[in-house]
Amino acid sequence: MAITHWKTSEPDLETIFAQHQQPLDALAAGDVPALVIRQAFPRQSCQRLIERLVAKELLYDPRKPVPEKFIDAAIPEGHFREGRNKQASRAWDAGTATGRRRIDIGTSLGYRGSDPDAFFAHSRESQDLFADLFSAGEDPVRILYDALQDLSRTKRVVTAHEPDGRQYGPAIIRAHYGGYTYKPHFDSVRLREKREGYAVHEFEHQFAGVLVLQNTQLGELSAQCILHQCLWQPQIDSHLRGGTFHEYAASEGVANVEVVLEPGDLYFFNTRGIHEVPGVAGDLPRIVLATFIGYSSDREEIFVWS
Ligand SMILES: O=C(O)CCC(=O)C(=O)O
Ligand SMILES: [Fe+2]
Repeated sequence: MAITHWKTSEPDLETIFAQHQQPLDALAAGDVPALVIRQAFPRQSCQRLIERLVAKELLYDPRKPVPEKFIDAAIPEGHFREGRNKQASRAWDAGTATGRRRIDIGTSLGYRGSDPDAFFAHSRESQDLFADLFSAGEDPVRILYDALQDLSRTKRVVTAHEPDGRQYGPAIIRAHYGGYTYKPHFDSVRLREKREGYAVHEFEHQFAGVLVLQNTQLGELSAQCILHQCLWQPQIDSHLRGGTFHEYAASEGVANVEVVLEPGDLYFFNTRGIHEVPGVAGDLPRIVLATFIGYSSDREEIFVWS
């Protein structure tokens, strides 16, 4: 394997700033694979939050029979909708794996954005839900937004909104059951989902900010994200769709890093970079709090949505 100097910057803001004058610009340029803040949210708080989500029947306990409503609500692997399409597209061919289920708490622009009215109505419900999901002093969304604002040094981090004030979902909680897998892909409202007409379309760069709430474990294995040192270009599409990205990366000598995270760890990465999370079918689902982030170095505001 090629020796790489492409390494995550971590474990805290102080170290990140010592390594990068403008960490978000470094992320935008692809100079650093990820900015990692370890234990941004205490592990016990992660656990308490998951217990609350199960008690509120927003998630299910995999050790019990799966309630019907979750089977209907699950998002199939790799699904998103492009432009105004009602029909879902697939970022990769997931085959016909069963039992791999993703449950979202919140509103996904990628999945729901083809119908703006329905999307903003759903986002409203998510804003209300998120407003009373967290107890005072234990708000992981606040922690994520604050960390991002600190990383930007001088910018203002706000939930994405349209000029008329309609807001997007502030963040999303995703539970991945049964070894749900993200195959190599990229995320971009501009380049992939083609969300013209949405305010988030106007940013030059898109990042993800993800806080791990629970991991899945099978023996020594846990599910972790792999970031490839490869920003999306149109000619990579055939490899992403055809499932041959690993062969392509090997033949081109593309470096990668695995970002090994524990519950409570927060990481930011550039979603134009090809990334994946191979599933691990442990007893518990991998649960994350996830956001997308719109960033332009010449804009004062940073938009966050889900
Ligand atoms: O769960 C993660 O760490 C990243 C997932 C991801 O790539 C996505 O939601 O598009
Ligand atoms: Fe992604």
